[in-house]
Amino acid sequence: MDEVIISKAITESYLKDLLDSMEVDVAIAGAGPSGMVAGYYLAKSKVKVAIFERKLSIGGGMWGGGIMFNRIVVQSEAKEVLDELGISAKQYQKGYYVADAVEAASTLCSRCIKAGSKIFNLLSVEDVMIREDDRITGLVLNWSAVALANLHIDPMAIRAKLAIDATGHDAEVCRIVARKTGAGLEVRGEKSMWAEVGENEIVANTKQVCPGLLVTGMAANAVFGSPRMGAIFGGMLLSGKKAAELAIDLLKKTKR
Ligand code: 48H
Repeated sequence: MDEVIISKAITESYLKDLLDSMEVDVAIAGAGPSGMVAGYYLAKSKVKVAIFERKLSIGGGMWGGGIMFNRIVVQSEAKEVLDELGISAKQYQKGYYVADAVEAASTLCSRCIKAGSKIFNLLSVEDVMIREDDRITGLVLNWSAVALANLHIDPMAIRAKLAIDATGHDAEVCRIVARKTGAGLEVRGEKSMWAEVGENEIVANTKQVCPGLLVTGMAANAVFGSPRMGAIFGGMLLSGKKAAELAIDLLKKTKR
């Protein structure tokens, strides 16, 4: 065993992927359920996609399910996404399915990567790149450890034809765009829990919010001031799928 060979293998393999992901079709901020579902459907359609996740673990709020009981509930409308991904679920009552949160998060991650997405953890999106017409042209990233250690280190840039904010409740990328650019984006903030309305509105809220930036998942409800929904995940899955479909359409239009 040679420790240096081991270190070189890791470094060369990682840097090859990171360099390749510095110019992508779609860059996604956040590897929670909505970001990974978007990544899965994009990669399945041969779109070049990279996902950047701040934490060590991917899966966002899915691992813990609801109430720290590692089960998720998904409504009938989203069951097709679980089926597509091969995540098993049992009907609890008419219209409600229960799945194992650990199986759901790990299977989603595996399917997302095997479809062709690159997932980079330990990297935080701290800014965007912006050009003429307030178009977002990429994400600005830094190692999460840099922020944790409060170090003054300059970031790296990823060019993307489209970016997706999948950062959850805080809608971090949209907040940056609202604060730092003239794109006219306003983040209204999510409202108190109302599962029915939150789940219904999340798909409608999944859209392009300024040129080059889409929003998905909990971040979409935060941007448009819709309610949170508690421990139900169907909306996240359907929102991620819609974000991928919208991105594919937008990419086709930019090619013409
Ligand atoms: C890189 C970042 C950054 C950043 C955050 O919170 P998530 O699970 O988000 P969604 O929208 O896919 O799913 C929401 C769901 O988990 C949830 O919270 C529900 C259903 N709540 C209902 C309720 O009523 O409370 O994942 C977001 C991911 C996380 O892994 C973050 O670490 C990551 O994004 N992230 N990654 N750069 N700036 N900010």
